Amino acid sequence: RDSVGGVDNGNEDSPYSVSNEDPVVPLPRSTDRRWSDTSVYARKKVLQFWVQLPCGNWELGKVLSTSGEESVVKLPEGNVLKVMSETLVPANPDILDGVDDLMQLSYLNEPAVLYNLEYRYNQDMIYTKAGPVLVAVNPFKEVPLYGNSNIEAYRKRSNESPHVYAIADTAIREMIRDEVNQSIIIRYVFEYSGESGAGKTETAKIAMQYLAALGGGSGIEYEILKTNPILEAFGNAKTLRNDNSSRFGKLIEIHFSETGKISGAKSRVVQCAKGERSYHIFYQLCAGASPRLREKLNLTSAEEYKYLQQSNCYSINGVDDAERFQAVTEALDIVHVSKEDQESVFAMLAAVLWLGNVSFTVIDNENHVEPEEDESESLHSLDTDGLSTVAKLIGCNINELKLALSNRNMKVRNDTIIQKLTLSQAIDARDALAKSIYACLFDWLVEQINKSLAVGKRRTGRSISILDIYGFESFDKNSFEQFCINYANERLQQHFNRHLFKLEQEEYIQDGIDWTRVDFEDNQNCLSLFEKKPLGLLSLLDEESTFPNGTDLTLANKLKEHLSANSCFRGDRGKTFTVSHYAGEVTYETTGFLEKNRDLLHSDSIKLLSSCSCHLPQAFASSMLIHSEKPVVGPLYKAGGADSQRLSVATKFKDQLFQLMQRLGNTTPHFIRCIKPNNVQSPGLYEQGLVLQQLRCCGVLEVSIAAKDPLSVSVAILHQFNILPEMYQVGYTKLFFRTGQIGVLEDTRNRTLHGILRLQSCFRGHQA
Ligand code: AD9
Ligand code: MG
Repeated sequence: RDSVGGVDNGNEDSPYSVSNEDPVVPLPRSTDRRWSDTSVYARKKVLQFWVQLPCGNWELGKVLSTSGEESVVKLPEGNVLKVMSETLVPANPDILDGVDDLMQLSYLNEPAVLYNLEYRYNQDMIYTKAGPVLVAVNPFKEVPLYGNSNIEAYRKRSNESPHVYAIADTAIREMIRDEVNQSIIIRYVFEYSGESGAGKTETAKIAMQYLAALGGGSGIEYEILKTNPILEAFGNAKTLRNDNSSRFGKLIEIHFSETGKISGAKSRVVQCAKGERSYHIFYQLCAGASPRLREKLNLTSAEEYKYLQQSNCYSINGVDDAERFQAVTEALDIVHVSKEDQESVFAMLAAVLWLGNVSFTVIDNENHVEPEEDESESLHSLDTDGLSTVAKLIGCNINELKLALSNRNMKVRNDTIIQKLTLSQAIDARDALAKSIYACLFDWLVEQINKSLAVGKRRTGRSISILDIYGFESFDKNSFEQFCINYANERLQQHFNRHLFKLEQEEYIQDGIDWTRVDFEDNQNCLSLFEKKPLGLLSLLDEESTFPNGTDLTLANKLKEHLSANSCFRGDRGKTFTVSHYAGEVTYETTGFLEKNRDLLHSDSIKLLSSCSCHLPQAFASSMLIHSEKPVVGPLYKAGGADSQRLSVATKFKDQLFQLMQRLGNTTPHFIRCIKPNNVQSPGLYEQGLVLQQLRCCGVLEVSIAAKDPLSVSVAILHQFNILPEMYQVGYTKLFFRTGQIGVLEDTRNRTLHGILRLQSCFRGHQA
């Protein structure tokens, strides 16, 4: 097969040149299928059927008798059930139990897929192929599938069962054979209340492990593996759903020299701050800092910090934070972050923690000291407890810090006026500063690691990138963060679609199949809704963010005014609107959109950072300012005579995403889909309903059928129309039917066509 990246038939007239199309042929849900002639199956020795119980789960059953439209079925425990015959779904013969690839199943239906994954899962075979996609079901326990002996087995190809190692191995081989960069794209599925914890990050690490083992020898692979504990400490946090939940998306690019040795690496991150403050590193620092460091940073225990109190959870089962802290410092050593820089990093962390403890009091005219809640007063004084520590840690004047947190310099024409902040504004300013310091720190660390692992002048051949990014999110209330994340997933989905479509094209062109009459789904419409200029979600959001009088309501109205023509958009009441994503509808509330997009860190805080004597805050300040032609929504700030401006958060996110997609665009992708078998992070528990929901949303079921060769598609069509495998034989180029079967097919076709025509005439009548 030709490399996918290089395929370009370039023929405008060719039916295959439409590359936006979705290759997915929707597999009918099992309930859509009509297996009405159950007695035929019974006669033809389909011994077992899937029966859907009222709870939704599927059970294997034997048909005892069929009369009229009903069948009597016996379940394994001996229970006897009367069901409508048409709801029965044929089960595969036992010999197909636990096949490696779902495509090997004779009957490819939902219960069959579910059963096959469960069958394997129960034997710790957590990996299964679904055509070109690898499905990984999270075992939530150690499984004996990893380590050097297993790596060796996959390298020698003495073990060919589905595995991340096998995917990584294929990637390496294709990289060398085709001289094309490769990527391993690890994703999960629609996060209806969260499939977080599906195993993406672990899978990414397993893939890296294999690449490091194979590309070893230069010594740098050890450094690359050590980037994981660092990025996880600073970028992951414990959540309800996952003790080690990633709060950023990552693409790590591993470079290989022409001799196949690893020559370097680069990480690209996509961040959309979720306002979480409970990153692992804070707890690790509090638990693991040496007495000397403790004193230097004025550190106390995690329980003493307001930012860490919010989650009210200070430890993770089975995790020793102090030990992890040592591991992180060792990893920092290994990627060449100097001890001095490490101390600066820890000082920034401590500054963030102490900032959270800076409290405000309001003094009203009669000099009463009021608690924080009173927002009516604009006069307030700051207590100096945390303040002096923060000033010391970042190296600034305490009075300037105080001013930056309590005043705002406003430019009105040629004058600068000083506005006192209200209590809630001051709290926002404090939190914005803490958040920015942390975000800059994370970016700075990634940069340091990249410098250390840079390919530089070392000769490089090709690269393999591994993508681990958050999945779709849809909660009861969806805000700016979900908006960004879902947009990113929409882009990735298109990548997935286009790739599979290209694979399809190649196979169907080869077989001369007319593929033009198949309806493809495509999410281009939804992507345009986001990206179109000037009338798209992102542009309109940025535009409204630049208007001083813009509010969440004016934004919502503007979106409704301009976007309602797009079928993926629906304006709802008040501040809400709904987007039809590929994975389903998500309703967003514009509350907080403008504020989050503008990134409220005001120029006084940036100015403060640039005045600090420590080098990190200075570096942060300059990284926050950009000279750009792009639309900017942040406050203006004079630096070095020129106006420096700040990009909107959404635009920055989009830029990062585009860079990432650009990297991916030039690679041959390999896909891994992670599935979470239960919501309680527990081994051995396989919840059918939960798994099914994920399979449906991520398109694994569709891939299974769409990715088959034309022959298999033909056979799938025969399945669809209830033609039993016994009724035909498959030759090299033809299907041979038993006597009478062609007639049956013709009848079916006539009936179907007749139905469609009737439907069409109804529709026309309706329109008229
Ligand atoms: V999130 O969207 O970043 O919140 P992920 O990344 O999908 O999520 P993660 O890789 O962090 O999930 O996996 C969650 C947990 O499942 C891990 O901490 C492990 O305890 C567990 N896990 C996942 N995959 C494996 C595995 N192959 N073997 C053993 C695993 N445990
Ligand atoms: Mg993760």
